[in-house]
Amino acid sequence: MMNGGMNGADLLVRTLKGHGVEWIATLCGHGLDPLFQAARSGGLRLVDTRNEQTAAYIADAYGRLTRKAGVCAVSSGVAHVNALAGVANAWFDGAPMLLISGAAAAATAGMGHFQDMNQVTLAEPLCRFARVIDHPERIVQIVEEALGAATGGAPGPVHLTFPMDVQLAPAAETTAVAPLRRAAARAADDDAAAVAAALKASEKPVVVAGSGVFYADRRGEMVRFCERHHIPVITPIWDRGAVDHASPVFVGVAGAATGGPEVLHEADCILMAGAATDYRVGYLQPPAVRADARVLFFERNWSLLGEACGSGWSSAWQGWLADCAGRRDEFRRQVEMRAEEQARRGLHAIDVIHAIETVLTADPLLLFDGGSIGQWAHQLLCSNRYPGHWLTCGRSGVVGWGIGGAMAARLAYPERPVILLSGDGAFTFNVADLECAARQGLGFVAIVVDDLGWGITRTGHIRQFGEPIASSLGPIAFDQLACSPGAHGVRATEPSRILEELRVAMERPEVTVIHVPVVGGNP
Ligand SMILES: Cc1ncc(C[n+]2csc(CCOP(=O)(O)OP(=O)(O)O)c2C)c(N)n1
Ligand SMILES: [Mg+2]
Repeated sequence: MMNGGMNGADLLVRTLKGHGVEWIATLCGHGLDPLFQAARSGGLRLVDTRNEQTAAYIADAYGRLTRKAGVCAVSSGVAHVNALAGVANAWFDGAPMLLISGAAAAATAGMGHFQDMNQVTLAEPLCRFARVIDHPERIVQIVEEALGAATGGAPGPVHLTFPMDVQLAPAAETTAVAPLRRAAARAADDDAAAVAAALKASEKPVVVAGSGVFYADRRGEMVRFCERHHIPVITPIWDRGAVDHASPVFVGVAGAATGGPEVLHEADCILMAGAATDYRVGYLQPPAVRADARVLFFERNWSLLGEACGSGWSSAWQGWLADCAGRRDEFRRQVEMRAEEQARRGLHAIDVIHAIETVLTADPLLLFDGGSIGQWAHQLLCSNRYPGHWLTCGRSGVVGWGIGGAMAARLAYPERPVILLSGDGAFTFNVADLECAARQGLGFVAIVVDDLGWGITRTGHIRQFGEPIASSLGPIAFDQLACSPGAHGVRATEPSRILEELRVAMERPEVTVIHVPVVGGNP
């Protein structure tokens, strides 16, 4: 507050709160003090972290879970660069988030003031909207435009640099520049009649359900349509899930490094439902798809499509669906066999997967962060479902986002169990943030599946070169590591112990780390 009146930082906080923002993930520093003071006096929660990466992953994961923009605020210079990790992740996935970065006064920008850097230019290639808030009169307009771009037709991350002099300048809502009225970004056209006609002419249709269906909030309608018409559904690995419960039509993930049930290459009609054309679907080119396959893009109007399709003509696909489901089951059986063979050498990722399967009735938020462990989780847990409340790295394929992700899941769902399934490598990127989670009441269960290495990469090295090259790691007692920053730490060295500890941990409000030493291996 300045002399009892509002300043720019107060107005920004008020504008964010007006949009339903309940917290800002942050790490303090230059250019943020007025914003912090405004958040405190305006009753906006600050969730602090020990690395701007974590703050940005919290905002990114919140956006990816809820479709609402997660907000993080960081200091200037390298702090901004650290936060770009989360922005890049949101960019890959098309997830809404807002990064606010502090800066010294706009009046001296470019003159070599403290941490002088063109933050907007750095963020721009990763953002739907990026600019400096250069005048207190325009705070409301610019913030609204940014949030509109983050959550509009094609969601994504946005950035605002908020210079110190603008934060401190007297500001009043009444004199502010009004938000602009612009046409919303148009969603892709959904031509239900054309899709219905293509489907009717096909014998082997497949729906590729990608993140777009989640972000458009159409997953229930999509699944109902496919179940009614017996159309197999696959999801590109790491996309947002669209099939919340075990469903006869879900037949697996596409594009995983460790393979998957082969169905796409045989389809004669491919409905790309909010999925991107990329490597995971073989760029939709032969041999990944038939040269004569019809490819259509459809995301939103499933009820209209249902009407256009009518009923009574799709029983022909029951055989095709049964065929695809059979391939799914056979693929899963092969994965289980590989796991059982590897598990002869000791405790294995599959023992962790079995424990998690047992507690799925509690419908936890489930997060996967890591290489081999992520593959096991996808191939075994996602064989007949791919829920929207499970979260992976996203299309970026990044590791190390999980602790921030689990904090975001707790912020988004205060009452539900949150389980982070992490590799040992992934877990250590931002492990000090366990302290921030524990101190701020953001409890979750982390299962650290420890194969003493960057497992998926190491397996590739051994296959290619006969030995690991800089891909093995030494031991860390993750159970002990957890205790110092205020979390519970336990170690499970028997399959039955994993489930016991998981059940106990899920009942606790605090952070628990379950350390599970395993023999490595890929599916
Ligand atoms: C930020 C980042 N750095 C490096 C990689 C490359 N990478 C992919 S998986 C992986 C190994 C992860 O190891 P861990 O978390 O222990 O899981 P594991 O494969 O052992 O199950 C690495 C290094 C990446 N995806 N993201
Ligand atoms: Mg590992």
